Amino acid sequence: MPSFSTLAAVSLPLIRLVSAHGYVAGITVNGGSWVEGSNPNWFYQPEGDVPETPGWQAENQDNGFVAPDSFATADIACHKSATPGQTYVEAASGDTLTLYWNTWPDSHKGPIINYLAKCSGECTSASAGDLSFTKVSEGAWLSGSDPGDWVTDTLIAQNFTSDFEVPSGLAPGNYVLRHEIIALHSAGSENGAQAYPQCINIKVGGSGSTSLPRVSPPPSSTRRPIPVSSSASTVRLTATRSPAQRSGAAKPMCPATLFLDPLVDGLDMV
Ligand SMILES: *[C@@H]1O[C@H](CO)[C@@H](O)[C@H](O)[C@H]1NC(C)=O
Ligand SMILES: [Cu+2]
Repeated sequence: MPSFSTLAAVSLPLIRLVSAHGYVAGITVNGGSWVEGSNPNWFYQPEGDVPETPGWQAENQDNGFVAPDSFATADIACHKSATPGQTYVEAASGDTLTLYWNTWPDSHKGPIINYLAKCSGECTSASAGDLSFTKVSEGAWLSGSDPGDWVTDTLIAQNFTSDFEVPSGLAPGNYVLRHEIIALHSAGSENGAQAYPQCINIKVGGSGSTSLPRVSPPPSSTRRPIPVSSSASTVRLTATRSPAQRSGAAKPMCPATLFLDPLVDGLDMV
């Protein structure tokens, strides 16, 4: 009789991720050797068979997203019910991490944002909801309209990769990188934006001395949900339309930058 783990290995190919969104499958530092990221399919592996990697795992087996009505929960930090990666990517301040998504659909245009959180102790035992993230870099709309050229198009053109530079001068320590794509193709509808956060543990070496700003997440009792009703007083993550789009029938897209700080105060759009 085959062992449980053999059965799991045999049945794995039958598990299909529903749609071709994506996840960070691997990372390189300064173009060096491949470091495995994570894979939603590992959820189906017996516990002892799951590779130990720097990538956090989450309940995103549908390859899906975190919707704005969950932005006041810990799920927006590292995806749904995330658990920490068990190793680290080793890098120094100033190094370039290349994040390899396994795929990304052309239609899912939007910003790519990188945040860092310092772990108090080991990131391998951190809780997503206790991390305080500081936005370090962002990219969004590049040119054109309807919907134009976005950083997600650059990602697709670069073999589904996006680069992240560890800030030069960053103090050594254990950090979680939250690397997030926000797909805006449905953001013209209430609760329609799609956040795809991916977390990776980084052990930063070097001799930098700059710390991230110390901001503690507010107690969960004071966090407010992102309203998704249409009353005038609510804040919505809704695309702004260019004048051309306003007059035409074009789908709303967002030629603007999103500033998200979901663990602190919801979101603003500029
Ligand atoms: C593209 O990325 C994959 C990993 O996702 C890698 O195996 C492949 O070598 C890359 N191709 C090029 C041309 O860099
Ligand atoms: Cu989709």
